[in-house]
Amino acid sequence: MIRSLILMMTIAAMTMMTLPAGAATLSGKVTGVSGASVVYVEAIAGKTFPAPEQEPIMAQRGLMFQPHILPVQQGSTVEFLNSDSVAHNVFWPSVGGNKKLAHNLGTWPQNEKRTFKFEAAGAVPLLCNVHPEMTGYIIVVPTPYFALTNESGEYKIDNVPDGAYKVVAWHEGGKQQSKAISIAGAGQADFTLSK
Ligand SMILES: [Cu+2]
Repeated sequence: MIRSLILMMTIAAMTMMTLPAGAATLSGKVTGVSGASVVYVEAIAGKTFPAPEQEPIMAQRGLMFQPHILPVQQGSTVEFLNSDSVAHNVFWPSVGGNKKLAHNLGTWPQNEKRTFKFEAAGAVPLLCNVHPEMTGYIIVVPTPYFALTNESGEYKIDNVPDGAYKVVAWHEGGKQQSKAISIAGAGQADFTLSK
């Protein structure tokens, strides 16, 4: 009995040592819409995050943008890789609804790629002027704390700092929603989006 108690305490102590101090897991569910959403932590006062070195890839493959929805941290450079045998164009009419940030990356053939560094946060609706049926989204978020939900709307974000801040849910067919939360160790934020 005592031995098993000591063992349990040892395991608990070892588990605590491997976790970063003051980090929490945020989880929840987005409902009211069907398919994947993006959930992310809004800018945190007094905290800045260096742009990640890793370059996420938004491919054009099978006459589609793949993945359909790509969340990236603000400041990320995204690679647009054409994997099809036909030429594709990539442009976006706005970033976060701001039409001044519209941009046309051009048109390029198979196995070539172009890159773009997304400095402004917001949803970037991707289009191709060769194939009007092609749509995709890059969601540029201000923190490294984000997740793409599964098809049921469930998400989990690990290593979120303890504290109070806003969490946002985005869905391509719904109105974006933000929620103020206070979290320590573990927290939950559920959203019901309206169309
Ligand atoms: Cu195309």
